[in-house]
Amino acid sequence: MAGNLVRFEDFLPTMADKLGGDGLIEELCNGFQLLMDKDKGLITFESLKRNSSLLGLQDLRDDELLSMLREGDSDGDGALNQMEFCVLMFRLSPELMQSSKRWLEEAMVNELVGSMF
Ligand SMILES: [Ca+2]
Repeated sequence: MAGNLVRFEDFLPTMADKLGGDGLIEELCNGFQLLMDKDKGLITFESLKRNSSLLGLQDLRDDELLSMLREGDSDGDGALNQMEFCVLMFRLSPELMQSSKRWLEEAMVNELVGSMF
């Protein structure tokens, strides 16, 4: 069992249905705002731990939080930026990934990347 991470797999496809692609991206990025370290603009282990209860993740152990961070940290700086966080959320939900590849690609390129640069 993947423990509490199962929550994401149950949660995201429902959200995608309700919100549509753009709305889901927005929700995910709102999640990023909630979890990030406001000074750094990144999700660090400390900020994730401090804010995990906001997303119902307060039961995750430290090593589970850390492995989430490591899994999403594609540039290896030890923290999650907005892009890494959104990609991680989708990777935790394979079902959603499959059903929404097309809009995901469009939304990622147009909105996420566009808003970052
Ligand atoms: Ca990173």
